[in-house]
Amino acid sequence: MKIGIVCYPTFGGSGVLATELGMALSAKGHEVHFITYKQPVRLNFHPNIYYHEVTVHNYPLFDFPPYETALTSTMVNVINNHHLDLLHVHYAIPHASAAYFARQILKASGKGIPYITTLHGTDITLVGKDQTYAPVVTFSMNESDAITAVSNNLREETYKYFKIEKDIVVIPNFVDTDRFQQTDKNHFKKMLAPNNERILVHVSNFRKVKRAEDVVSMFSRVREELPSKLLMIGDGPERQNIEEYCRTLDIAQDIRFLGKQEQVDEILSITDLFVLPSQYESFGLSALEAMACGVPVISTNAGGLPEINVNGITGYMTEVGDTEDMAQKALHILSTDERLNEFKANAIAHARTFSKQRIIPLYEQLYDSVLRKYKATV
Ligand code: GMT
Repeated sequence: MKIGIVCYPTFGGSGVLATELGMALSAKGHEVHFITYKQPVRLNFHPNIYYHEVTVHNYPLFDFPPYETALTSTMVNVINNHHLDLLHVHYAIPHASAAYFARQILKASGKGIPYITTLHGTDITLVGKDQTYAPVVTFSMNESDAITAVSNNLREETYKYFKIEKDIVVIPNFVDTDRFQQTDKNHFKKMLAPNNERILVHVSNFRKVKRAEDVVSMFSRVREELPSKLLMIGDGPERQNIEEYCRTLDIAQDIRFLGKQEQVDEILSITDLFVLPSQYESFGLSALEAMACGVPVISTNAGGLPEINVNGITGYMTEVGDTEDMAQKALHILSTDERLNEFKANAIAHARTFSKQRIIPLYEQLYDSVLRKYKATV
């Protein structure tokens, strides 16, 4: 099959998932065409993978260069030149409306293509439901040949906030367990935790919704009772404030901000506990990747997190903002090697239920059924 994938190319979960999906599909023999404005961060070379860059020309008249128009035109050109069978867009804004428009343009010349929209999170729960975007998001979702959501919670949220007239299929996110697994990086661990301190890790894009300051608050309580280090991975608008907060608590010497990291699997291999205190997560892909590397998770119970973090088995969940509870649960997991190893083994076993081998066929089945239905109507 020839599949066009439209996504954000950044470190964000939706772009990562779309890239991993495209790579997995190409390995199974599909021809995959990525259409976005920058090479996606995790995209590796494969003979079946093509990358088409959307370029937006600036012009003095444009206060806001028209990305969606450039994206739609690139979609139309790629579909025509490479004879794509279907489009799969990740993150509704503005990808679903661009796909709808591309489909209409092709229809006018007697061609056509079905498009599938995968909802990831804030395209629904934060940005999408705002009236600035809602009418366009609702329309372009309803016009999609299929809609998928990455968790049951996101499916429910979508029905709650939008008037959706079709079934939303839940296809959970997946992890590449060949890459995300525990490997021996002890030399690296010794550098960061020379006295065998426990290592806690947080990965995010440091937006407010991630509540990364809660990681620091809970860590400051953990380190009062257990020698430990905290690694903060990623970058974003709240990072500076949080660095400042670490200095005010006078614990900056035990916290390292590592910025955006491509080899996050290597860091997770030396990690003892992953902390995700988000206000909301539709899924929490970073937590799943941590679990696959044998890292238990302390997360909130918000959104779709209960669908991946099994309380008391793969880690613990707490109420949003309850950093004392997070710290107590972390100490419970980390205080003996025996208990930590039990949680680690559980995390690996549970992450395997979200392996790419299990999830990719669900997308392939959906593509087949969408194509069949589409061909029957044209
Ligand atoms: O929706 C967002 O905030 C952005 C998006 C991204 O591109 O990082 O994250 C969402 O999609 C991920 C992949 O499906 C999920 O793992 C994240 O939980 C989700 N983020 C939120 O819901 C806040």
